[in-house]
Parts: sequence; structure tokens; C-alpha cells
Amino acid sequence: MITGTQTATRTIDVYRTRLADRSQIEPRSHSVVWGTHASGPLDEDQLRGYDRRGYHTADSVLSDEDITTCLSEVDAITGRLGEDERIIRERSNDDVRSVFAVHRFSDAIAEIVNRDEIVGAARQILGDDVYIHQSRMNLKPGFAGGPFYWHSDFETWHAEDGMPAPRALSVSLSLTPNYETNGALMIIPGSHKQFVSCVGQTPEGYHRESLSSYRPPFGTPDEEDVARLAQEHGIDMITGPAGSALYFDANCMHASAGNISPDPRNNLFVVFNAVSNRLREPFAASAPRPDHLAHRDVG
Ligand code: 6CS
Ligand code: FE
Repeated sequence: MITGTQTATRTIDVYRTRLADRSQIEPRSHSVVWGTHASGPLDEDQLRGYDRRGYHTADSVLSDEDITTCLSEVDAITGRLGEDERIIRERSNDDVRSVFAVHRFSDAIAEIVNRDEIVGAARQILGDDVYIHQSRMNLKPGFAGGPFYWHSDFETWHAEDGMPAPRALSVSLSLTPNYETNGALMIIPGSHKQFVSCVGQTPEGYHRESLSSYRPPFGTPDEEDVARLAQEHGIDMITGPAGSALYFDANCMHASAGNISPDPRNNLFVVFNAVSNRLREPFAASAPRPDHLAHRDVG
């Protein structure tokens, strides 16, 4: 695996970010699909589509019973934890916005996200054994769910968590329908093939601010860069019924709008990283983020 150029004294980071006073868009240095159709559930066409667009969708991955289980488990977790750094609340009304490390709190959720169907696709795309880098529930209640501004997850994981390469992916499992009206995820297809750096040095303890912010001051791309990508590739709205899954590359430029519709949008996210891509020291932050945001045990 190539993560940089080794010289006698240092490793050159091929995904430089949060340094300069100007951003830049550079081609991705690593593959997107590492496995073949013979090594997992996705066929050749599906892998080609994932490579081109940066994502893959599938219906009926979760049953109605799984969905009920996940939702009630998250209710129980938030009730039990009360005030906890793993629970991120809306700034405006204290509603729960995200709950991190949910698979560690709930055996039922751990069982679901570790199923062969889900892990098998991750392993196939990443061409390696995988482990869970992060899990979270994002809740967007009707009338009151906040947006998530444009970003590449990999930019954050590289800068703040020390993830060397974008050899990781997220699986978003829909626990409610995702409509165009209730804040479904938007992806710029093809954006995963370019790395958009972000401007400004990461402050200490920054994660406490960034996760409750609708448009975080660091790790956020410039508007011109998002506009350029959207002009080139368009924007896909990823809608789907409850129980559907979206697999998307760590470096996809994505976002979601707030939810003022009456219908909640609740999604369970699980991030798989290739074991060969395990975390190092952060590439652009003074200290790594806490373990509940970026697990360091490869398992
Ligand atoms: O900081 C993080 O790791 C998280 N934040 C966002 C907006 N997306 C990915 C991830 O859960
Ligand atoms: Fe994200």
C-alpha cells in the first residue's frame, strides 16, 4: 500500500490539509475498489458503479424487526447515559443529534452491523480484512433535525484521527424512509476521486465544537471547491425505504439538509476501515480524537 513517499527522514503526506491559507483539489492517490467480484456479494457491475460514483445502494438489508431493535436500543442508550460525550445534542433545543459508538453499547446493534452481508461488502470493496473505525446514530427528528454541511469524512479522519489513506467506507442503514424532503444524504458522485483540502489549523479539543456545529469552522471545504465539483458531477440525492443501505467511500463529498418535514430521518452509520490502513498519529491536529470517535483497536 502506498501512503506516501518514504524518504530517509520523513513521510510525505499525499493528502495535505489544514495547513495552507488556500485550499486545493488534487487527484486521489489510492484505488477505490480493491477487491474483485469473486471475493464478495457485489457483482462486477456493482463494483464498477461504486468505483465510478463512490457509492452503492441496496434495499431490504434490515428487517422491520431489526429496525425496531435499533431504534429502541438507541432510546435506551440515550436514556441510560444522560449527559455523556458520546451524545451530541442540537444546539437549539437539546434534541439528540448523534450518538457515537452505538455498537459498543448494544449487543443487538453489534450483531446487526457485523453481519456477513454488510461486512462482506466492505471487505470486498476494501480488499482487506476490516474493523469498525466508528459507529453512530444520526437522528433528525421531524420539524427540528439539523443539517450536516458539505464535507469529506476522510479529510477529518486523516487530519484528526491519523487515517493514512481513504481505504475505508461508511454504511448508512436507514431506520426510517429517507425522502428528498426529510434530509436525505446528498453525494457529489465522482467527488471521491479528488481530495479537497481544507484551510486552517485544527484547534486543540476541536471535536467538541465540530460535531455539534452545522458548518464547522475547520475541516469544511471552501464554497468554490464544492461548487466546482457539483458543476462537474452534479448532486445525487440518496433516497430509500427504511431497511435500505448506502455504502459510500470515505472521500465522497456529501452533506444533508435540515429536516423541517413532519417525518423523522434516523440513520445508523458504521464505518469500516481496512486493517492495513490502521490509524497513526493525526496528520493535521496536535492530538488524536477520543476513542469513541475513532477506534484504535483493530480487533
Ligand atoms: O467527525 C466525524 O468523524 C464525523 N463527522 C461527520 C460530519 N461525518 C463523519 C463522522 O461521523
Ligand atoms: Fe459524513
